[in-house]
Amino acid sequence: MTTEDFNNSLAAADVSPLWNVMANLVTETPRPAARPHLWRYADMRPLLVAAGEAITAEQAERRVLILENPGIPGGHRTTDSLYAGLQLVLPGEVAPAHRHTQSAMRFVFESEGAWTAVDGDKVVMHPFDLVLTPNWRWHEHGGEGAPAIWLDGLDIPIISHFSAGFAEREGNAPAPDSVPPGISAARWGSNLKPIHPVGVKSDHPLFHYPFAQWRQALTAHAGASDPDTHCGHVMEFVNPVTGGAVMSTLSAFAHHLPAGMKTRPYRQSAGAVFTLVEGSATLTIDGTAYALEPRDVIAVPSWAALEIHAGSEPAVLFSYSDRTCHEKLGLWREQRD
Ligand code: 1HN
Repeated sequence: MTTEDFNNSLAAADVSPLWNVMANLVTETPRPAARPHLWRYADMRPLLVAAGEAITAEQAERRVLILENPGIPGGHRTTDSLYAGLQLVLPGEVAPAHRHTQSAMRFVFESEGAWTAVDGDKVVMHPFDLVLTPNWRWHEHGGEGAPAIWLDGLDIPIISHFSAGFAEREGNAPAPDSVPPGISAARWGSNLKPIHPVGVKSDHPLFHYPFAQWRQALTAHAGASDPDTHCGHVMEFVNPVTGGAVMSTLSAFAHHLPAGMKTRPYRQSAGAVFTLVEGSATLTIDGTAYALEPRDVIAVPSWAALEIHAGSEPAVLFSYSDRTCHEKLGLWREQRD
């Protein structure tokens, strides 16, 4: 059999030779398709405003611009395994209730009274609040006061990979005021928890992490200890019941760097999405420097070497990543140069 006949016979039998692809399948270190990429808020905001004129939240179901990684054209993803989008809800609009197996987090960029209801518990969102809508929890958003814009972080590529997507729309969704507003924070956000069943899904019970609280905790922590040389001060947002990641597939972090601090190069297997909250910061990713203004969003692919340099003010950043998946699967690694 000639080589050509052999190759053709393999293809006809729906098999392929591993030896041609093995080095690409089993790499010494991660080779993400995603590239480091920065989306500037100054460029994004006018596009969102235009989206607000092009379509209503109701028609769109969710009026979102997906942050498409240029290394994965048409992939609807921001890193290989993470999705990020920017969502606009105008005053008086409602983004209707739905639930799905994808887990989502919102990191609020602008809001003057907009709300999200999770299983009927309605919370008002303020800038830089973190709001979770975990797997299979009903959620809807409402605009109030002024246009609201937030960063949506989802595990869509992870759920697609496992072909585990299920969704329901409207139907039996609880009304946004069907439980006392803030009941979840009262039950699980005060270093207490109910010991008898309360009739709600409570595996990820706390869904609102207000900026006013996390900023104060981060500042106090930063003032009381030395920053990690490679990461600065980092605190993880946690599920109060487990002490683990905020959701089953996604981890979220608050970062603080003292003014002028420059971290050493740091790699981790988890890919991440970062945004700047306060101050100014330059992120150098695999040697390329990106200067961030508040609300700019940047993709940090798996195993990229990351250095963060704070400007003349302390820098506060927020990030989310797939780290908890790596940890649960025994995959998480880091490297400190
Ligand atoms: C979703 O449910 C929201 O609820 C936003 O705001 C973006 C992207 C894909 C799938 C579900 C939301 C989403 C999404």
